[in-house]
Amino acid sequence: MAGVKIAEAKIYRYTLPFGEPVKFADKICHERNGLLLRLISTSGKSSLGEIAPLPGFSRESLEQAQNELLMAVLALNGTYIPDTLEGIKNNTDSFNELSPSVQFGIDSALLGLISTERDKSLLEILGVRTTGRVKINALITESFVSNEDELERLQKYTSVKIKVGRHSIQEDAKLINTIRQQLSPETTVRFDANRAWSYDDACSFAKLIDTNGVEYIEEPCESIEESLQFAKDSNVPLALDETLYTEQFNSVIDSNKVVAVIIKPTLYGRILKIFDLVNLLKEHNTHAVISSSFESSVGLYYLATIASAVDADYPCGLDTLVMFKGPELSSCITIDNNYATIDKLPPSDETINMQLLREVI
Ligand code: OSB
Ligand code: MG
Repeated sequence: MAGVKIAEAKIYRYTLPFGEPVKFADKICHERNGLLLRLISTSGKSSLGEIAPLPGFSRESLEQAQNELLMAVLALNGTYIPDTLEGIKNNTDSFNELSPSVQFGIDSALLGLISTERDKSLLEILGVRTTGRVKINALITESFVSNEDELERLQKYTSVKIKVGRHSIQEDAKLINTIRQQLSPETTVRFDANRAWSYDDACSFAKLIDTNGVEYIEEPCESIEESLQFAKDSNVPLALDETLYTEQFNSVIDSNKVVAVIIKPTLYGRILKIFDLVNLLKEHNTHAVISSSFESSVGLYYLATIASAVDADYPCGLDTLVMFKGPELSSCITIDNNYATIDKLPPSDETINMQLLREVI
């Protein structure tokens, strides 16, 4: 059978400290914990995929993901990865039942091994002619402190995403207006309320800000019905994030009221399924914004690859490496103001910092 034969599959654990504590859905985290799956082919080539359930967002815990991965490794050892994407899709159905973070990590490692084995970029293997350089939006979280260095950094972006809904609407609006005064008038802004508001709150917010140059607000209201009503009644376009994981998603997309959908592969799962979703969104003229769940540079490499294949010019949500301090797991992605740029080849033994990893099996 044609394909790449897996000689060995191994699992590692990492802990990466954040520069400042990060709040995930009310959980304060000082560090990020995750797993790497490392595949080695019979010809000695290697690849890595990242499995990092996000506390407060993923349904699966890290322990559960690790147990699922241990089972998957048994199935992967000694098998062939088919040569084509269709082949992978058709021959790896057994992974469809795994938790999303595990699906994403396994798909990353499988695609990565084909890429390193053939010495071809993953974009080439996916059949897309993009460069591996994608625009990103800056991310301003609730812990933002407005100082000169930060404002100077923000000025280099064409799009800035600001988290709202954790403080009063007046405070949010005041901070937004202060930040926007420092930015070029061409810089567009995105907001994310994570469903914090009622319909009336959202309307009050819209009155307090300049809605010109606002690309969208993610999930303004507690219920999707209120968010849709707000999209109709205000001139703030609507984007979805949390709704993607609910049963209402398809009918909401059919309403044609949604300008963008945030896709977090660690929460969504199989990489090839993401391309199906993006095609569905295109039919509705809805943008796909590939976004991070605070993965390390290993996961981010694949996220940037997917984002580049989807739409390299519409800024994606990959500006999260700045939240970490200390050495990086891999050197294969560079984030420099406004852009993420990936190396030709995905993370492998050649570019991984093994000292940061603890072997599980
Ligand atoms: O609410 O969009 C969110 C990251 C992890 C969990 C939730 C969210 C995020 C991000 C990613 O904001 C970064 C971005 O979208 O720019
Ligand atoms: Mg969001």
